[in-house]
Amino acid sequence: MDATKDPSSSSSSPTLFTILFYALPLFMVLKSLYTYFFSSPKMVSPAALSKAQALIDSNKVFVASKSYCPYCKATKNLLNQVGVRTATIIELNETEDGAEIQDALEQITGQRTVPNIFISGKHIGGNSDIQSLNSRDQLVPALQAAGAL
Ligand SMILES: N[C@@H](CCC(=O)N[C@@H](CS)C(=O)NCC(=O)O)C(=O)O
Repeated sequence: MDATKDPSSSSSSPTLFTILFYALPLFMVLKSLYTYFFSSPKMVSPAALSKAQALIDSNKVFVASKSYCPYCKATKNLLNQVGVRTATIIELNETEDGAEIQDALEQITGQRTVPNIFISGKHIGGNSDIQSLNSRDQLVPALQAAGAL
């Protein structure tokens, strides 16, 4: 009796499922690596850059926010709690050029997430940073120095 396998049987040739199972994740990993190492940085228009810089420079407190973002809500609540009178808050998702401003802020600060917070033109960071500043009793003095309280 001949015990050799039938070469056309499905167990010896890779199925479409097997190919996709291994090839798809491999493709995605390679694509991410290629994008990370070789893609050129995002182009930000000079207009968006100067608008973002003006918002940072000309406001005692400036927060780039998104209306649905829970971290942004926590930051806005904290600013309210400590009694901030003057803060400029831009909801990027409700602003026509919000996406470009977010790109510009990323270029300026290296931070893409919102909230993106500035006091007296100084980059504070995100919600965790402002909460930590408050826990260390450094938020109110910074806001007082900015004339925002
Ligand atoms: N650790 C950050 C978390 C902020 C965060 O993840 N924000 C989200 C929105 S809720 C974000 O910016 N996602 C990217 C985006 O909206 O472009 C903080 O404390 O601020």
